[in-house]
Amino acid sequence: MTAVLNPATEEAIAEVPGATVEDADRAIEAARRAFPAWRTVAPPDRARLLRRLAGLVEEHGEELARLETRNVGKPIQDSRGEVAMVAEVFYFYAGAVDKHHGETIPVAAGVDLTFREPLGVVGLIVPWNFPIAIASWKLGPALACGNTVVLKPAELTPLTAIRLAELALDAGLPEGVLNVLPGSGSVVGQRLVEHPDVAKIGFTGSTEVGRSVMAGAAGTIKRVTLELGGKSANVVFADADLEAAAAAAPFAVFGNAGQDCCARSRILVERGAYDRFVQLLVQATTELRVGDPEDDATQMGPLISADQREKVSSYASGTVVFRGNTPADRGFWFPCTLVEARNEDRVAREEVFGPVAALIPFEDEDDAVRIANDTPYGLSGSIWTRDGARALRVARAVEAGVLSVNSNTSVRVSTPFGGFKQSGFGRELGMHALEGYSEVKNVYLATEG
Ligand code: TXE
Repeated sequence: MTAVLNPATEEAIAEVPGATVEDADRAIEAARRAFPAWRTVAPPDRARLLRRLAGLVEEHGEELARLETRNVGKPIQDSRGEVAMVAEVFYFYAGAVDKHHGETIPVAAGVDLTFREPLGVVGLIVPWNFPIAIASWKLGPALACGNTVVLKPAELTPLTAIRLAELALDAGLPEGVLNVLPGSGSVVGQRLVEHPDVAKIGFTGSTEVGRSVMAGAAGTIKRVTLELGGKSANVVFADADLEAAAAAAPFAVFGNAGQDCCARSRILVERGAYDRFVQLLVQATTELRVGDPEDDATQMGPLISADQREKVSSYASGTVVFRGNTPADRGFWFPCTLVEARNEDRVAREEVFGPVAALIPFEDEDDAVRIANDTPYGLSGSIWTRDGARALRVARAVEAGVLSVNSNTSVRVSTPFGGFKQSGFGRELGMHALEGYSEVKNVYLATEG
């Protein structure tokens, strides 16, 4: 049994058994047995089941949001938004079931058809920062394509995934289609990666573990999609609406207490606007409400664990321009911190995964692109400017999978999400995600005697 903690109070809120290798094998076997029937469910019926699941998530929205907030320490308003997104994801993929078409291709002496076949049993391994949301991004397309799944939540945050599996049964998904297996990465995760009956791993987590997932999958030529770390740049040009950019920037890096793969944790500012922007940013950060995650007004909660706090604190050094306050009570609190840095510094190179932002000045457009790309990661980023042509030029030049102009939002249910470089590969969300959970089959029929 593992105690599950509330990061805001350090109190145990549940005890969850850690699955063994034998449990993993049993879950994979249950998914394998459920696959033939699930793949042949008529498309409108599969869509109906996913819609019912979406409806149950909506009905239980407040319950799921409270559970997520207590387990992750994230502000309740964020949890409500994420749970609403989970329902939207299942509605989207319910609608996608019969819109993921094959083709007919002109060929000589016959007819050529393609089919989108499900892969079989897929293993989904998710992290603790957006537990139910990231689980849904993988479950939606996996189930819509006709796969069965074994989902492994992160050790620290299994509660909403366990509840979601119950709701899936209530929605009428057959036994064995969606299996949730709480347990450790090195036991259950590793077994999913190596098991010959698992056709694919959909993974979100650290680049380091992603690397080992990729290596482990090689043994059985498993398909993998990897959504890994980030070190995204928020690029602010002097011609931007500085007030708007500064007002938005704290949420882009301190949202979810910085535990976000899309965190714009490098804030690049054109030198001519640097002093003014920093002044505005400090003001905006001061106003961020840090405190009890269950309070509707809270905008930032604690970190996930004592270990994470220790890791994050190792980055909060150098020239600190601002350090915020935190509650004095128990809980894994860490203050919003702004540091001036060079792009070579550790705080600007490594994923902090906490509320620490590096402020870096740049000289001109070329310099901004050079610094933005001088990182092994390539997940996300923002460009703030009033010059539309420049916005597009820079967006094309930045090596990242998800960019926004005059905004810091990265994630929408209907649009592709994923990284370049060591931020991983494969795309989640939108119709693009279906590619990662199906295989193209080509069939040629001779029509001439
Ligand atoms: O991630 P892990 P952790 C980054 C972030 C954070 C750091 C560590 O920088 O500080 O990673 O977090 C499972 N085989 N991100 O330790 O270990 C594990 O059980 C198979 C970025 O939580 O990568 C969990 O379910 N699976 C990130 C999942 O992998 C294994 C989100 C992620 O855990 C495994 C989270 C193994 N050998 C952390 N070892 C993002 N970019 O969103 C572990 N796991």
